[in-house]
Amino acid sequence: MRYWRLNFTAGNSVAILLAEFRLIAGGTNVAIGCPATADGQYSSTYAPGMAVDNNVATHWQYNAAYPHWLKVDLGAATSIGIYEVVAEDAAGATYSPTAWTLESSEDGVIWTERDAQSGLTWTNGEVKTFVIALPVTITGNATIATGAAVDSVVIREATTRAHVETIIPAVNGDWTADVMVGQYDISYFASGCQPICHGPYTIE
Ligand SMILES: [Ca+2]
Repeated sequence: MRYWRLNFTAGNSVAILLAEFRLIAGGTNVAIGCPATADGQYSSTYAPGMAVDNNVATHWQYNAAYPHWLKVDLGAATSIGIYEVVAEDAAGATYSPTAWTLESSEDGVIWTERDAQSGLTWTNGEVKTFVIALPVTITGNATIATGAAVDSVVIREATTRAHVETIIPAVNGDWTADVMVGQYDISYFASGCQPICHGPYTIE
């Protein structure tokens, strides 16, 4: 997934401080230097980019009550198996977030929850490492009778009916999507045709 976001839900009500947010693929922190945004910043010295500058002596800071968020754009779809959060080295024990969800997105619009943490405690400068499940890539081909691609392919969770992803196929109907292990149904939509829904498919 290209976009990664931490949604912070609990911590000190005065401020949030975070030295580093690392997204690790194949042993490398691929978040370094990537565009980072957040719900706010104390000043340019404490801008969101300070959380992805590969320097534990700098930090993102925003003096406001929760919730907060921090988002990184990796520039291209990337499979992340591990992420790390590093506390600020002088006051991180007090001002680090204690609960969050991690989400990823292909387009920055539709987000999938990848991890959730709560009740965390910190020491100054502490590094916390979290392992997340990798998605599974699924593929298909969807065309109408003329051979043209359908307009869209919609993936939903089979039990909750929750929307997972909408894909616009290639002109030949080929499509691909990254989903977590689970059960899904897949619907095909084309102008002038009745929608078709197949499934449930078990992805494991
Ligand atoms: Ca930093």
